[in-house]
Amino acid sequence: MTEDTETLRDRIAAELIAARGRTTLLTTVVDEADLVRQHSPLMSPLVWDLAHVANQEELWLLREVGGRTPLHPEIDPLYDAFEHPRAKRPALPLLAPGEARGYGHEVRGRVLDLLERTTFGETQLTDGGFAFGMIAQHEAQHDETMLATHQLRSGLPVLAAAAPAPAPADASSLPVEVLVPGGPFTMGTSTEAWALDNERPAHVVHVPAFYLDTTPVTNSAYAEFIADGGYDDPRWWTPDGWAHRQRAGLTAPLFWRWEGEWVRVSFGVTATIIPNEPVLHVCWYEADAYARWAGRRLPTEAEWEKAARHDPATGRSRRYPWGDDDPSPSLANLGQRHLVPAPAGSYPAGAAPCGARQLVGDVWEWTSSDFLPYPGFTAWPYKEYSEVFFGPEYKVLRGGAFGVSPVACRGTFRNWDYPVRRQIFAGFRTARTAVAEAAR
Ligand code: AVJ
Ligand code: FE
Repeated sequence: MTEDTETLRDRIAAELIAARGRTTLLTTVVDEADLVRQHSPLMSPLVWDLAHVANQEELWLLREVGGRTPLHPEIDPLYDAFEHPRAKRPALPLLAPGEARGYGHEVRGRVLDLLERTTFGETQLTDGGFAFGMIAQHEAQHDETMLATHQLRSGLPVLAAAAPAPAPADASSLPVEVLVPGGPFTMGTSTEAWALDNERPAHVVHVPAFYLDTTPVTNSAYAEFIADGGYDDPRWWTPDGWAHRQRAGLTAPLFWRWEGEWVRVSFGVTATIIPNEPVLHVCWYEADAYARWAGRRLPTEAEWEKAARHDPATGRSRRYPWGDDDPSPSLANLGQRHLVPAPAGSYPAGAAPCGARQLVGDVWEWTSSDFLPYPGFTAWPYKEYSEVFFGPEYKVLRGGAFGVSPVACRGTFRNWDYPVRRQIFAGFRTARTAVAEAAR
């Protein structure tokens, strides 16, 4: 399927404009003081994200693709994520909110002009519109980061959201787990034009038969783990996990509070937890401990991707669990429409061939795997996107959450974070090896 140049241009413009619309919303619903304030040492001030997305857009599109001279080279170091850790960013001489908006507007106007003149594929960077897609995804990723900052922010609710879709009629009769038969499947991609370097190249992986939870683990299931003393029993935790649980005083997911019942704060609103909603804001150590308590384990990254993409009828890997079509509101909970995960079992139309639901959207799902390069990996177009993070200190998350834009989400998309992190929109599901089937 090849797309003509005009269609590609329109799609790029639409993605850039959509990401900017969200950025604008997330940075205009609070006042100037809240834009420059640091709401958590884990996060940048919102005004940093605002100018950082513009700076990356200038670097990659105006300078690298367009060959333009830098607009404001003196500010580059301020917005280089590797020069200054998040906790130190409020002390930098950052652009004020109005200046950051002006810079973003100045860059974007020139980018849209450049887009009109680009014929894709003169260089590897513009092949299939890659650099433009990378920048649209980058801004969308920061929109998710800014959403996490809003969740950490204390104060009144300011973000409007659509009500979650009701759970479908068959949600309570779904099997608790689905079987993914053993055998080879194609992991990663060499053909998805906007896939980032760590998703490449496509390669065959043999995955023994396993069972996977049909849906993400729910609040009520997680509350049973808590009620059963799961946080006080070192048997369920890895040594590192137990040490962290003790040091950090973990007793429940982030944003949960016991008030005679479990309540949670979501974007400034405190409410009783919804039992059948996927659990959110747990770290890898908590997910791993829950799985062990349940007599199960986290899926590996390869298992997750096989469940999400492998079509046993054709033997090929799909772009998404439901097929090759782009996400839509009836397939997955993405794009910051709802600001909560949908009830477990939602989105039957988005189910994978194995029957698992909500693999894409709702909550990021922790896997047991370290963030490592695929065989044949090459850093592209810069080492600081993926390569500098490869290693055992980061765990992989898959699937994307309600806060993720569809442009930054695919069956092959890989996210990663430290196993202690909970401010991200992360949940999980569990797995077990299918012993009898695997032996056959
Ligand atoms: C892929 C979400 C881990 O936020 O650190 C944004 C994405 N990279 N700017 C991050 C990213 C550069 C990245 N994650
Ligand atoms: Fe960034």
